[in-house]
Amino acid sequence: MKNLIFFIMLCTFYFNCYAQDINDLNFQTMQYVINNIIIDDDYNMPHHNQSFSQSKKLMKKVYYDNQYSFYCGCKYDYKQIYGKEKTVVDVASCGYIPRKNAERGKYIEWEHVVPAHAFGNTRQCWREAICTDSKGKSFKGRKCCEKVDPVFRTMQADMYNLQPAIGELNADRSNYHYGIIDGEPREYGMCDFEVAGKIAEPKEDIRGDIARTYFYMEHTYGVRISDKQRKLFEIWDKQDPVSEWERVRANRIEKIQGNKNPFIK
Ligand SMILES: [Ca+2]
Ligand SMILES: [Ca+2]
Repeated sequence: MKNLIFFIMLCTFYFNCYAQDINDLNFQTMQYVINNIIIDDDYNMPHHNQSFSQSKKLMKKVYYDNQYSFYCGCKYDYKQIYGKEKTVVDVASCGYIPRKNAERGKYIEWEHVVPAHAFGNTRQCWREAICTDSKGKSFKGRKCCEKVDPVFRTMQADMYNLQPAIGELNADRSNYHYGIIDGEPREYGMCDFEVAGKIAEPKEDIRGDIARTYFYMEHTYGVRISDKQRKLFEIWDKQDPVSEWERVRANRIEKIQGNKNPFIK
């Protein structure tokens, strides 16, 4: 069994690397076959598949006694606003001041640590307009993948990859890589988060959490990590080892999804 899995992973790696060089149709077919073997296998994939919107709701159960935002450590809580449940940030709890977008700074959004772009862009639905809307117009990208690609939906809904982030920071981080930025500008009040030159620098005590999420997404779905990123993440993994909360969080997610993050021990 292990050999088969290794072979599949090797194939995924090979086809991801050389996608441009080989016949595109063969590539699509092979990748489809590979992905469906993985998804049908019991290999560390989430056993209980849900949608991204379901996962966001389930995260409430995971975080019920530890409602702090990921990047800024702000307390947040669920409140009814005009009959709708909103996840409201307590800005006074952490000294966060919005950089620009005060409206989005009020609420928590569920951030993909490994951005959707990073795990979506190898999918056919992301690159080719294979979807059609109600007016007959073809489209591609995230919306198309959500519609037609179960593998993408599984990755997008994976709770290990979701963290509660203030909306403005989720927006500013965009799909940028994490890294180190010279200096310590503070554009968000007391919140230790920097974005510059398409890099986002997180505070020190979440760097290991980020590294282990990338390793998990690579291990589970074959999402690629560049050599430069890997070196950085290996350092972050050591500098910020698994905390008690990270372990509790992973145990709760495992109970819901049915699979482990083997990098959290
Ligand atoms: Ca810095
Ligand atoms: Ca940590």
